[in-house]
Amino acid sequence: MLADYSASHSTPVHGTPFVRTLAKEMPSHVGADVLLQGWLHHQRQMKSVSFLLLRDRSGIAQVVVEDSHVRAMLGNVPHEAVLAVRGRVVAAPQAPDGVEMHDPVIDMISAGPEEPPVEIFRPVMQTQLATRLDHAAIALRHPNRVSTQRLLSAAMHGFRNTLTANGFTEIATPKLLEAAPEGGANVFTVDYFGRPAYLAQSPQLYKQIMVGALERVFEIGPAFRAEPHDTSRHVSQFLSLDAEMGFIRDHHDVMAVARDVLAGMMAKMAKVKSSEAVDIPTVPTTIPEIHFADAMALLGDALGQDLRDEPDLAPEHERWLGDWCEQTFGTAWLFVTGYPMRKRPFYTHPQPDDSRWSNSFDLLFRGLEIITGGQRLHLHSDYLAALDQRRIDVTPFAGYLEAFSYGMPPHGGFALGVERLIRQLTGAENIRDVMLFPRDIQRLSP
Ligand code: AMO
Repeated sequence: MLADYSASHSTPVHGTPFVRTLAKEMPSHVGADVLLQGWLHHQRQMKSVSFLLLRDRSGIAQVVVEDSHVRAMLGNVPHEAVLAVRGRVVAAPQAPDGVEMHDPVIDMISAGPEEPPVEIFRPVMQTQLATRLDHAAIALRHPNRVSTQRLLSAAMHGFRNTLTANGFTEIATPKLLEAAPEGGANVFTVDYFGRPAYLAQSPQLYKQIMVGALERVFEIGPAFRAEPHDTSRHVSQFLSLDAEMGFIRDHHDVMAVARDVLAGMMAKMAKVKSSEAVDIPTVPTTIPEIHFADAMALLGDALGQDLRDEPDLAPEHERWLGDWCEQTFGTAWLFVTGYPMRKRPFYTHPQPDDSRWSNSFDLLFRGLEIITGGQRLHLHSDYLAALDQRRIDVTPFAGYLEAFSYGMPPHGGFALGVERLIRQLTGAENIRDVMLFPRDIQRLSP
């Protein structure tokens, strides 16, 4: 039986006060009548029987339809219709999870007028990235995209848990700012009641200030960058997982915390049941480390180029180092330390024995930078000198500098671009493919 349920959402299916059963709970109901509710993932009409795949948050259930009248009506129902299906659970070794539903009574809760714009029933979506992003409202229903979102959620969970267990307090800082924390190049300016303001490129200034109050803080929040380049690893809004801690000896104390946080995140992600193969690697107790100058010497030799004056690693350098690390140390994780001071932001602490270099680091994962961090300046006079040297006006930084006027410990922290991490884990070609609603130079909706 197939009834139009769309006009009467509050009416229980056929007036039956059935409790909803999820697809993955079916095996424990063999022989019983249950009510499934979900989306019509796919249907296969055979000669004398139809197989419906009904998707809910737990997975996909198979429903066998033999009634010819129901089969005929179902033939016109587009993918993604929401159905309520009541029937008997039967053991069926050939079906997913070894069970299927027989003799269903089907009610339509809602359905589109036509087929959806992306075919999410296919194991891998065959559409172009732009089409998937234009129709994110539907594309995000694909089981692989659902798994990716669950991985991201587990990553945040692991980050929170590990830091909380280590005495860090979660904070939430403003995203509308008077001063650009990471320099002016890629900052979004907004009209703030007639005067300019900036969208936060990072919570950098506030997390440092809060070390003065809480010693150890972390934040999970959006960061905004006006990135003019259409690359596969940059977007204009990303999710930044930030931590900051006081009373460190140098950046190595921060790197040790970052390592533990990553291990905690991997442990949580390993528990996610994913619809596609995702290789969650172990994190070594000590992640290998190479100084920027040594990395450049290695790269220069390998590529036959003079890279001594390069201020930063290019993407192909990161990829090369990723392969080198895998071959040399057998791990996908590599710390590059000591980046040139001229390339790092004003708050960066120089390397004490050679101020060309800094007490900073990036973490490369499978050849892509996913973390930046380091030790910060902590003396007020050093900040005044650093801002002056870079010709940055101190006025908008007054509230930040106050923290250093009254005593701050040596401190440092890091930020992890979690979408980059998930991209590397899933092997997605583009960071946009692991994000819900990416923002970039072309795209402001959906
Ligand atoms: P950084 O600018 O390197 O450092 O950013 C930290 C991490 O954020 C990610 N990331 C991005 N992800 C997607 N799209 C972007 N446009 C983008 N830009 C950056 C990267 C990067 O490693 N305040 C410092 C961190 C610190 O020192 O604590 C900062 O923001 O994974």
